[in-house]
Amino acid sequence: MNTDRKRRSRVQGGWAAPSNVRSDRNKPQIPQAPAWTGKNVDQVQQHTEKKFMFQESEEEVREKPVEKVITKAGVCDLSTEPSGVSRIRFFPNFLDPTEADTIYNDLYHEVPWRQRSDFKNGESFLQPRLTAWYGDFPYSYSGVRHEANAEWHSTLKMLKDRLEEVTGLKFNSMLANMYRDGHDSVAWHSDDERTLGPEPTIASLSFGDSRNFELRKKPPGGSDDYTYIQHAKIPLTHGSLLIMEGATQADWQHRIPREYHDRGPRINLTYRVIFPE
Ligand SMILES: O=C(O)CCC(=O)C(=O)O
Repeated sequence: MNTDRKRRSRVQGGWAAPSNVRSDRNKPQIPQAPAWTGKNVDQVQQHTEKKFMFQESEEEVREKPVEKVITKAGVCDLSTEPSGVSRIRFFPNFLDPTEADTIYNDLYHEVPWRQRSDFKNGESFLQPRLTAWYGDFPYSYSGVRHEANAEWHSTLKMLKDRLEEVTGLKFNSMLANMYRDGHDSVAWHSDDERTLGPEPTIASLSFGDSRNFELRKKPPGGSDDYTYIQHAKIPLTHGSLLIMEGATQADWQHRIPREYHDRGPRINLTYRVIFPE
């Protein structure tokens, strides 16, 4: 049974047939005026008394699942499906704030940030953010191609080593995103390109102003109706680390939505293991 759906019994009202049983038998009866319609008296309908009755009825009520907000350090299994467990690990204080400040300043000034174009339905549009790619192999998504760039910036290499220590993985690439202000964003997507392998582990570091990282589960059966779908939100703060693993890319999408209040710049680094195209 679909767990998103709840079967609930609801009380419904209905007009019942006239009843002969009167509870107010002792009350004085106010005579009803005849419903005179210009017809002969014997054609005038008798006044009937109706009572409002409640009847039980079974009706399916669908409720939107409450959005899960993750702010504390720990492991969270978002879902368990035949495709696997969608697991995230969140460490809000992975780097201390002073070290995170230094890293932010280095990367802000020294990464070769560029605004690239996405291609959708044959149309090209500028991405609302800046990006840079580091990795032994090229990386393509949404019609954007980043050429291989094995010249790791020393700060990015140092962070790669730290992440390899905590995850036990060997990352060979990293996509860097720069959100210049609250108007910059990345739309709903999954990092599910074939070059990332079947269950990619992605380690994501954040610096600068905090932004909401949102997740939504893909609806069953390839539907595009997200109305009753599970959602989660993680405010990604300065110096935080988020790790997505297992079926998270197969079963969930994520995004950084545009904000409607002021936001300062934010840098995000997503370390990945990539296979040759
Ligand atoms: O900025 C973020 O935290 C998310 C970036 C992202 O979704 C991506 O690089 O695929």
